[in-house]
Parts: sequence; structure tokens; C-alpha cells
Amino acid sequence: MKCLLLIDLQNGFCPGGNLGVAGGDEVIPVANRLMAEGGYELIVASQDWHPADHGSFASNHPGMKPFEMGELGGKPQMLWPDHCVEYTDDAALHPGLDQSKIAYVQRKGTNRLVDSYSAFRDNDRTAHTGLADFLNRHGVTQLDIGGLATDYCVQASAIDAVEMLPGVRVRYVEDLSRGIDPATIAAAEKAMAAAGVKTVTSDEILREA
Ligand code: VGL
Ligand code: ZN
Repeated sequence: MKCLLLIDLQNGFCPGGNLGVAGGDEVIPVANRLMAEGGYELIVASQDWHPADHGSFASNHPGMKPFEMGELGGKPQMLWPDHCVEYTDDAALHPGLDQSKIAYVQRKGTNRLVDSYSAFRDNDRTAHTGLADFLNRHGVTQLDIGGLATDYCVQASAIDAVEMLPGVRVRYVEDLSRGIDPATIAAAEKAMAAAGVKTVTSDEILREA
């Protein structure tokens, strides 16, 4: 059972968004092509979905600026510009994304007291979103993951998938992903590989389909 997980393909992470990633919008046609021709039996997506007073926003830490290291729940936390605030256009999935084949959208980051890069659980690993159970119930045996941003939510989701879905083959779709910073993108790709995540391109997936 082959499943595609699209991470945070939202306006907020595309150029013009509040946390725009360079080339973020370039992955939208790749996602559409994979959904149409990648041979997937199940397609799911995640959506970063924060309350306006979320603790990962620099604006909620007096004196701090975006992209500075702060603290949340007693742990180091990268402070972000306000982004993907619930019910705003910034949080909406990209309008060019074909949503007709997406069976389920997993929202995350809804608790102001903890950030949630992974689509599977909060960064403190306490609360689970329910996505792992959903994929298990559907009998997923192979999970391809890509989206925005490589160095945060894609990395965290891929590594959690390996840990939380034993026996499932997990792959990172390189050209379906864009990241925030070249140095952390390289580190993320290394960390995913070390965790047992294979790297694949959309062309390779289309050839197998
Ligand atoms: C993300 C930073 C903050 C992501 C979400 O989707 O990669 N990054 N919130
Ligand atoms: Zn976020």
C-alpha cells in the first residue's frame, strides 16, 4: 500500500508567504504530477495551523526577533515570523495544488505551548497527531514524503515516520521539497539518510508507477 505525504504545501511557505521558502511554489506542479501519475493508493497532507498567540512566533516573545533562538517549554526554540495562523490565507494550502486526491489533511502546531514540525507528533514528543494511526489503519507499507520545508517539517516527519511506523519503507522525495537554509538542508538530508530514509526523485517514482 503506497502512500504519499505532502508536507505543508501552504501559501505561508511559498514566496510571498510569511515564512516563504525559496522556490517553494516550484514543488506544486511536482506534487500534482505525483498525485496524478505516481501510482499512490492513498494521498495525505499536513497543514501547519497555529493560533495567533503561538509560542514559536518571535512576536510573542518581547524583545526577540524572527530567526533568533529563544525558548519554549524550557527548550531552545527557533523563533519564527508569524506564519500559518489558523483560518488565514497564509495557512491555506497553495491554490495551485490539486486537492481532489487528498484523502486527509493533518493539521499540526495548534497548541501554543509547543511547536510541531513533524506531522506525527509535537516537538516534545508528547502529543501525537493521530496520523500514524491513520496510516496504520489504512495498511500503508510504503510512505513517500516531501514538501516544505526540508530542514524542518519534512525532516522531522520523515524521521518520525521511521520511528513510529515500524516496517514501513520511508522515502524522501528530493525534488518535491525545498528548504529554508542550505546548511540545515544538507544536515537534514544527512540525518534522514542516517535514520534509514531513502532519497528518491519524482522521475524515479513515475518510472516505477
Ligand atoms: C515549518 C518552521 C515553522 C515547516 C513550520 O513547515 O517546515 N517550519 N513551522
Ligand atoms: Zn510553524
